[in-house]
Order: sequence, then C-alpha cells, then structure tokens
Amino acid sequence: MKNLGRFTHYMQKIITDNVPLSLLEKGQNRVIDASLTLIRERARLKGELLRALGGCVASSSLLGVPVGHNSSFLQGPAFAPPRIREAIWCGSTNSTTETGKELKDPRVLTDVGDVPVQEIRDCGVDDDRLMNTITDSVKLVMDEAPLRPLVLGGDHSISFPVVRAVAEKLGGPVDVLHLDAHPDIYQSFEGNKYSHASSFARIMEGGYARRLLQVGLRSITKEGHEQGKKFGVEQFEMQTFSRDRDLLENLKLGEGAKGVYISIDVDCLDPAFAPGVSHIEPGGLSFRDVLNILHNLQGDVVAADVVEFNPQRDTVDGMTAMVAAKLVRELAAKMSK
Ligand SMILES: [Mn+2]
Repeated sequence: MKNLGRFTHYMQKIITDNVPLSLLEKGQNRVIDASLTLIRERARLKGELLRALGGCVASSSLLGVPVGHNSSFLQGPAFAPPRIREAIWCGSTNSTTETGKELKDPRVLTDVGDVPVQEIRDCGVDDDRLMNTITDSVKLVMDEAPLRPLVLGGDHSISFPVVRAVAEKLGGPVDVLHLDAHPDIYQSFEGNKYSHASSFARIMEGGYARRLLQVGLRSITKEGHEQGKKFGVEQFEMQTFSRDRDLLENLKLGEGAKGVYISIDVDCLDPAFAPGVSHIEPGGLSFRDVLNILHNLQGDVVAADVVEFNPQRDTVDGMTAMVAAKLVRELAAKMSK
C-alpha cells in the first residue's frame, strides 16, 4: 500500500472523526451539481444554437477533462486543455482544416468547457465518484444532438469514463481506434485500477468496445500481449507498420456497432514530432501517418479524445501543443457533418 498516497487527495487524508461525514458529502454533492450544471447549460445553449441554424447532423464539441493524478510518472497532462485551445485559435495558421472544414463554423466545432477536476478533488471526492462525474458530463454533451464529445485530456485514465458514457448513451458498444505507443491494458498498475495504464482493461471488461484496434505500439510487456489476447484486441506494433500500413490507411469501422470512437495518445507519434509527452518512446508514427489513418477511415465517428499531451515537457515555443491542436482540428472535421 506504499503508493496509496499517490492516488489519495490530501482532503481524503485529513478527514477525521471531528468532521461529520454528512457535512462533507453534502458539500461534495453541491460542488458536483454545480459543475454538471455549468456543462449542461453550456451544452444546451450550443445545441439550441445549432438546431436553430439547421443543416447539421453531427458537430464536435470540446470538453476538457484535466486529470493528471492517474499518471504513473508525470502529472503534467492535467494542464493540457487550455494549452490545446490556445493553439487551436492562436492565429499562426488559418481556421480551415485539411479537408476544407471551417473551424469557426459552430456546425463544425463548439466548446462546453472543462470538467473542473481539480476543484472536485479539492473537496475530497474519490476517483470512483470523479469517474462517474466525467461519465455524466459526457452524457450531458450527448443529450444535445447534434453535439458530439471531442474530449481534451488529461492523462489516458479519462478514456474509460468517456467511452463508458458513449456506449451507455448509444445503447451498445462502439469500435475503438486507439493510437498509442502503449496498450494501456494492465489489469491494474501500481495498485490503481484507474491508472492511465489500465483504461483499456476497464473499457474491455465493461463491454464498451466491440472491436479495439491499437496502433503505434512499441512499448508493450508480456502482460500487455496477454491482456490483449484475453480481450481479443487487434494490436498493431510499429515494428510491422510498413507491412500493416495499407490496412491501417484504409480502415472501415463501426458498422454493426454504435459507431467509432477514436482515442489518440499524443505519444503514438515519434518524439521527433511530439516531444511534449510524459513517456518519450522513439520509433513512432509520423504526423502524416496519423492523418492518413484518420482522413481515410470510413465510419461514423461518434466521439473522440486527445490525451497525454504534457505541456511541462513541451518545447519553449509550444510545438507539441500545436501538434495536439492539429489532431483536435482534424478530428473535429472528421466528426462533423
Ligand atoms: Mn502512451
């Protein structure tokens, strides 16, 4: 239990017999209600605007989920969402995506803000409840068709509550395309079942993914292979990427499932393209490899996330923030129609 403190917020540790538990619970309920209210009302407004505009059946909506404490190494991804937004709109490039979509058009991209993760944890809320709050927040976005969640991490632990929300809301599993140097499928990591290294074990256990395709793998242990086999995961490793390229650049997913979910860990990219990540793993995908996979994918992308950008490891001119932002921009174009 030596690592328990790592996952336990100080508020959970200082709670003593002198403080009635009901007082704490009531306060936590109020903070979580207020958090959900702000997301609900922002999503409702954006949904109303889009329905009034018309001519749109799907539109991406940014939802920041700044979780960093479920990382096994560095916690910097908690600071990523505002840096990604800043890079999306920074003005050094225009607001048209490569596929010709206009990001300033709300029928392509809107924003409902962040789940206030630090504020919720500051009230002593544990991870079971935090994960439920993230799931509830994603569902609030999905309540407002044509909005579809485009989630900004945060470490990779957030993909579990997000994919859970999508599958529960749509009433069945989705096909998941997961780009990452790592399979993130440990049964648990250092005693933490919500670790960023375990999110896909939770997703597969929950039955939230029909197919799980993992692309870009180059740091995978024996347990990673065994867990992949146990859950029927299609694991594509970088050492055979040149052989797999044709297949991966012509994917057709989601038919017979509730659609496609795309999860992009920025460390799927070679560190030459994206140095601002916690786990630098050479030998990865090029930025163009990732865009080819995304642009050519046939399928209805119902939700997506971009995770593990760590601003504390980025270059001084924010190169990786731009890389993460461009992934978000092209995903927004892919999701909207
Ligand atoms: Mn990774």
